[in-house]
Amino acid sequence: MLLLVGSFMMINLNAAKPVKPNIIVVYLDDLGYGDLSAYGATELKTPNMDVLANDGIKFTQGYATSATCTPSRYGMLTGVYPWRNEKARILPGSAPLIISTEQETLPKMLKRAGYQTAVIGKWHLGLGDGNLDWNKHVAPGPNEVGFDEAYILAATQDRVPTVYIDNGKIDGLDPKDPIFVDYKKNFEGQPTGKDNPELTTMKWHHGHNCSIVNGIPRMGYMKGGEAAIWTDIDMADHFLAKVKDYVGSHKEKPFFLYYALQQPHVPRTPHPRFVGKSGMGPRGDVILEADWCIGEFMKTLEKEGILENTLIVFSSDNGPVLNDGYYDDAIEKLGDHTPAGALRGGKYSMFEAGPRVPFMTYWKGTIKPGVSDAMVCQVDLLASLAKMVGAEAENNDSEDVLSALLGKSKKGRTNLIIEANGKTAYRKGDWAMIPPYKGSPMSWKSGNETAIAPEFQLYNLKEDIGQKDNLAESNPKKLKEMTEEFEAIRGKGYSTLVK
Ligand code: NG6
Ligand code: CA
Repeated sequence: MLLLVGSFMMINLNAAKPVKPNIIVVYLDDLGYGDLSAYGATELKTPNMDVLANDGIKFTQGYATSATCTPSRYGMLTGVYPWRNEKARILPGSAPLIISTEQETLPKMLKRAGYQTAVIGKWHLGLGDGNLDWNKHVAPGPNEVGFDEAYILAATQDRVPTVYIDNGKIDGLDPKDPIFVDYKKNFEGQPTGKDNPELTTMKWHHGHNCSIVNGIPRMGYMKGGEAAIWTDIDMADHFLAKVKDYVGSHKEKPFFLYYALQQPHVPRTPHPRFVGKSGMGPRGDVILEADWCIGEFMKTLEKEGILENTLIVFSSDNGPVLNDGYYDDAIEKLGDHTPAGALRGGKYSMFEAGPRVPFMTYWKGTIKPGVSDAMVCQVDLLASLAKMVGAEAENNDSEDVLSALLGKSKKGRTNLIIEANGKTAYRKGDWAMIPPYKGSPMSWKSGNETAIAPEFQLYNLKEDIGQKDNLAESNPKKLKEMTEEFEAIRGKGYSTLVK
């Protein structure tokens, strides 16, 4: 009898009947593969992220499509590789929206399946159509590409405008004090980080020397909008309050929430509650802050009674970076912490630490805890979640890896093209191939390796996770196979290849 019950349940589980749990994507900004204790960090404790990893599935080969922000977010939300859209590069805060309003997106697909949809947190996919007046309705934006609700920071915390945008309207803007944004020239009489270091509380290292807001010099110039300007140290609490409110008021019907935290991207501005807590300076402190936010959010899901009906996908948009534009002790106080774990490179890199990121799925009572080495990518969420909810999705590069995401199979995608600053490389099975490119082997400003080299690189990641041993010359057969497959997907036109 017991056996019968057991096998009956098995059949049911495998019967791929559509299910529509709430879906939450918790997305960190620049969090590295080695930044969580569940992924091996010993100097930093992330107990709440660890719950997702240890009580859900911890993927050891989970990828963003890119080693920088905008392209990764583009890939995740559209199911299309970012290198197919030449505008999918790190954007200034004044850039127009790079997702076409005609295009398929993850939230649009879920809306068709009956979901309510929301984004709360960092956007960085552009806003407007190129002619934006920030004082009017800011559109097109997230609301026009599938999100019913959108409470966002436009680009990054280090870029103007430093205001929140609530469904296309700058939150708290006083019409008598309009806001102006320009990335080319300053507004007359406005101090800058470059000319007025005495007004800054954080010292810029590279680039970030335009308008000063809350003592922090930023990228881009901004004037006005005083009442709407955010408080940096409250940003984490602010977004947390919004996501808690959202689930409380939308729990009666299935919802999709994209919770895009701003940590540990620069400027790192932990709330005073977290200052000094990591012993690692602001970068460590904001990781602890993000971890706390996730813990609080989980408590809310539990309190609202929806934890067992919610699939949580946790990941990061790209790998880690220490100096990304400010002197903030990230290097000096790092100690023995290894933000990239055993991987080589980091943000901006085609080496593994650029696109390979923490990636977990958690669904209390449904997903059986485990570790999976299936290769999965954020671009796959579109096809996989469409499969789960029983919706049709217009797919391009997105593959259905639902079974792997739910822990029913260890089979992920077979290959993947990753991107860093417009250059692409190939992953397949145990292998990574990086074609030759012109350019610098170092992203000098951040100090991270780019993986750019004038010759082919081929690594066996199973034997050489740190990508130290280039096998391109000693294994021409594998190199040829990898290069041919890469070119078949990527096309021969990938621009900066050494001729
Ligand atoms: C880079 C900035 C860096 C950071 C990054 C965006 C320079 C030299 N560097 O261009 O400071 O703002 O863009 O990070 O300006 S991301 O995670 O949103 O891609
Ligand atoms: Ca990022």
